[in-house]
Amino acid sequence: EASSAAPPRRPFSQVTPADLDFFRQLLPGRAITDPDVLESSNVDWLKSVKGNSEVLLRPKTTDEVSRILSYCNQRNLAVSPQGGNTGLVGGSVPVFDEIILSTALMNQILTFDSISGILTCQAGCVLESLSQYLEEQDFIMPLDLGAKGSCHIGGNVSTNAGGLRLLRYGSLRGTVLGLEVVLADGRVLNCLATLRKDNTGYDLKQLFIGSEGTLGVITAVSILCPRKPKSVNVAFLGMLQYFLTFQACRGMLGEILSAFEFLDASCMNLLEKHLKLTNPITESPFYIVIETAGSNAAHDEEKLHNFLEKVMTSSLVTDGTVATEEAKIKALWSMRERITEALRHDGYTYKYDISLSVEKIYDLVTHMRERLGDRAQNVVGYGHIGDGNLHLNITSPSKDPALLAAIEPYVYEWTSQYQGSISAEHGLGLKKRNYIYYSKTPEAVTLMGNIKAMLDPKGILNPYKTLPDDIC
Ligand code: FAD
Ligand code: 2HG
Ligand code: ZN
Repeated sequence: EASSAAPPRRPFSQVTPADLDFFRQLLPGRAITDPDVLESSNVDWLKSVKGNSEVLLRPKTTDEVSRILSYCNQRNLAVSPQGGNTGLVGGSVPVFDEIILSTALMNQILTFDSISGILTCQAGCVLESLSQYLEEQDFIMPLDLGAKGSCHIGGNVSTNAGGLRLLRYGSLRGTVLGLEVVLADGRVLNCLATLRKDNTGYDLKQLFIGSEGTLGVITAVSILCPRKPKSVNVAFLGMLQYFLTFQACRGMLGEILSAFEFLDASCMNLLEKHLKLTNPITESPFYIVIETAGSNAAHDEEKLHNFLEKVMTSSLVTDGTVATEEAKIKALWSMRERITEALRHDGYTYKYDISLSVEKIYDLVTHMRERLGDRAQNVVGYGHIGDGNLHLNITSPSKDPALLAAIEPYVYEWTSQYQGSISAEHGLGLKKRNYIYYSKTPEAVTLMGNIKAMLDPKGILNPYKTLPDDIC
């Protein structure tokens, strides 16, 4: 039976005093064994998975990562790569005593070409720092997410993070142009190209995008960055149903639409209750955040105005507010970006990250509300509706096995029945690894296992994650 519980520890070696000597010599002052420091690296952002690692390594260079992995592979020591530790599926922390390999000190920008907009940087650069650096040069990162203040670009690439701008700039599979990766045995794979086009053989970097640290450690990234838009508008709208608004929005805002994000009334209640945020408009069943980004303020505002007039006169939208200045834009965005934080205050959270056709997507939330009744504290829906991606979150005062049994595998079966994905953007990590078959065929999963065995024959890289227990 599929399960998110940890499997038994695999027979890796345990860290010995001689191993610690090796790490201390290689990384003076950066091989951490202090239990207080280790505590926060052993537990995930949701505080739902806790490992027992006794050593945290903080390399600064690719060569150091290479030496660490070469040593660990020879010694059969398991390694858990870690970026900003904001992952939501228990992938970024050890399950047992795996060594934590952190990219926190690999935070150098290597090059930026202001003609092509191609940035090359080390994997541990914090997303928000990259955004700030680029904005000074009149560019932006092609991705943005609520965890930007902590997450690392290497972690983003390893999870193939989607986020709030995917609708406009596409996924990292398109914007990442090159990667440098250290393989499990320490070999350095330099695929750090800075070319828009390169069809010479297999595109190996794609294997590492979204593979959650199971195939190699990403040490550097090159990424194509868009120009900073000259004009940005944000509208926060309330409505009875969102699908027709989405259709109208796509039709009328076209190429200037840069985000179409969604939250329901239950999310709004949690923002008000736990974060003391104020609803900027009158209460509605659904709320949408629309962003436009373009090069001509008058043109963009006219388009937005026409769109708003249409959806208001046709009663698709019941109330709304628009922002053009930065502080108000930020405030409106926080109504969407801070929902995950509000949920964390609400109790134990069961998280589902579903891809489905936009039309069908909210049915799952309604369905689960009916199914769970008052067994659940809150059942909320929000997400990147413009990308067909729903975040269904269900809270209870504490971990509740009976509630979980009522949710799973029902949610996965429901999603699979409509050919959806059971993990649209967060990956599988520890928690969802065994549910992969709801979205992938046995042949595809077997091939993934073959690739893992080829690149990491001893299975030292992020064991117990991503692949199901019957494969590894
Ligand atoms: P970590 O959490 O440290 O690691 C994530 C995975 O990548 C782990 O499996 C880890 O082993 C691996 N990894 C990390 N660095 C490397 C590396 N250099 N090489 C190889 N493997 C590595 N996700 C979205 O897709 N869209 C969102 O909108 C979004 N919003 C979020 C909002 C909040 C408030 C939070 C807490 C999380 C959100 N996430 C979102 C989830 C999360 O996936 C992203 O925050 C981010 O991509 C993870 O980056 P990180 O550096 O924190 O990686
Ligand atoms: C978001 O879009 C993130 O806000 C987090 O992907 C979603 O916590 C979640 O379920
Ligand atoms: Zn998301």
